[in-house]
Amino acid sequence: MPKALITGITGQDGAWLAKFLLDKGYEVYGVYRRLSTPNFWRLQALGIMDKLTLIQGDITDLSSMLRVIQQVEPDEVYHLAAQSHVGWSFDTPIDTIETTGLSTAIILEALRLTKGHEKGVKFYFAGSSEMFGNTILNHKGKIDESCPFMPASPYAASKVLGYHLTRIYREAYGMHAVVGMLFNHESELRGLEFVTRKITNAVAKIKLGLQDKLHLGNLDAKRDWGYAPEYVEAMWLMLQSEKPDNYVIATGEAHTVREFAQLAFDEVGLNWEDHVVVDKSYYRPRDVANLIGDYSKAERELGWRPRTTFKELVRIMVRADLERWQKWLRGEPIPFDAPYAEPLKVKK
Ligand code: NAP
Ligand code: G4F
Repeated sequence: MPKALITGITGQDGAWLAKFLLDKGYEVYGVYRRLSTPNFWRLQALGIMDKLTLIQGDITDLSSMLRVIQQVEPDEVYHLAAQSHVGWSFDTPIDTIETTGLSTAIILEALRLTKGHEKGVKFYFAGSSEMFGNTILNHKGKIDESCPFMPASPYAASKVLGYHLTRIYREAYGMHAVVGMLFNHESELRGLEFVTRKITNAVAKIKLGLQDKLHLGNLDAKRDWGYAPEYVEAMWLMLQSEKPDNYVIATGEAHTVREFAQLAFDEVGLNWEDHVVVDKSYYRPRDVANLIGDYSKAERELGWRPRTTFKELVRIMVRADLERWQKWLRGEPIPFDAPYAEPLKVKK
């Protein structure tokens, strides 16, 4: 049975990836950080808590990661843990650089020191479309692997650091190390602080009379939104490929935040304009206007392509949130604590 080690296993992608690998017959180990309150709701929601081995560790501490790697002796390492909120990275640039960028050096170094590269351990780094920022598009008007990086946030700059470190360890030590440059991917397990889930959760509550208004920032931003369970499969495919390389993973279609909101409200028969309030406090010091990916290389070399349409994605998310809040109203136990953990609006 191959062994996979996942950092960020408690996050959206970590949970979906753990499920995917368990279904493939992997022994799955997950690193999680010490928190005063455990945060396993996604793993519980997917019903996989008792199928995993969870190990406490600190991704910004080399001794901690060395211990984890020596203990697990993984065949594949998926480094997904990150401070993943672009807007928040403007408020916490140093922490973001440590958690999202420096941690990559720590894990790569822990692998090198334990001779991971000689044992053929494979490494996946969670890169991001944010690394491209407001880049120069290719001849199809999309972003592919050849487009230059123009990071527009501390988060994006940290991911560019992780990208280059991964490349350097591949070239210098022959490590099977890859970067997935994934465009936005969402699901019913998405965190509430990201715009899609913030919208679908609010739509469900508004429909059920639990909320009236939804405050949003930049409605004109365009994103290429796919369905997360399909994107974790791409991560795995990259590590199965003969030659380690970097890949763009996307749907090839972009929509504005306004379109997402409109469709989500349509789904429950409401007019979005009656509820959405533009709130400048959600604007970022700098935003990326348009992210649309060209996944041709992944399709050609990995046989990967997206399957869920934009409309289906919105429907999956709205229905899941409606179901959660309906259960909550009936007083039934729900396996999700996230609906209660809505981020409070904090004064800056
Ligand atoms: P997520 O839901 O925010 O999960 C982030 C994970 O990182 C969580 O498990 C979190 O642990 C962990 N983490 C955060 N800070 C940490 C720290 N200081 N020490 C240890 N662990 C820490 O993000 P996601 O959507 O699953 O994304 C997974 C990865 O892909 C991230 O690297 C993200 O930047 C990248 N990415 C995501 C997308 C997307 O659209 N989803 C697109 C491109 C790239 P807690 O649960 O304890 O907070
Ligand atoms: O949902 P978002 O916060 O996602 P963003 O910034 O695109 O980042 C996500 O995708 C990246 C891949 O491209 C990942 F690397 C990253 O980890 C994360 O998963 O915001 C999407 C857009 C932005 O333009 C933002 O300004 O929505 C706009 N927006 C408008 N109102 C809002 C809101 N974003 C948030 N979070 N909250 C709002 O109220």
